[in-house]
Amino acid sequence: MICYISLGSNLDYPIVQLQTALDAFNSDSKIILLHTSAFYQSKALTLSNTPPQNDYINAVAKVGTTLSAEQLLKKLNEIEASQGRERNEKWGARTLDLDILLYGQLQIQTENLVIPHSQMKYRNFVIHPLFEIAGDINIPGLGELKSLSEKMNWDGLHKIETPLIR
Ligand code: ROI
Repeated sequence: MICYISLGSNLDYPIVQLQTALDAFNSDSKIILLHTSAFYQSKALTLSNTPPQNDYINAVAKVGTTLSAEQLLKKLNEIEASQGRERNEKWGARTLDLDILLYGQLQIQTENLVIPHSQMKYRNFVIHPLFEIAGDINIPGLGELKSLSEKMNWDGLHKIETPLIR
């Protein structure tokens, strides 16, 4: 299945966190990394009345996988855990956040998973990187990505030059 995964980090060298996660996708025999967006710097989206957070680095990856959506979620949670993610407060700062945006053209709603990701249409740090690598896709329930991206603001978001680390 072709899947799109969002990556985000705002702690402990975010660029390295994202690069390490991308390497982890590739070293799983059931996942192949097909395409990666540029890395983007974005102002933290926070709940009101919570302390300010560092900017995030965000990106979107396109992968092919033979894992089911549930298995892929488990794998992403393992990668997050191995990179020191602690599940603390909702919407808190994080070393690594991996979300399944799309799993083929399937719409999935289980206890653990909502696909397409329920918040993606509101988030410029998801829509713009996704559009960069998947300009012509249709998002089940939401329509053409192109028209979502045309309507989406760029507030607090910009593409960065990614230094090659390692
Ligand atoms: N804000 C930005 N800019 N990028 C994220 O990836 C991100 N992830 C989160 C919350 C805390 C909602 N804010 C974010 O989980």
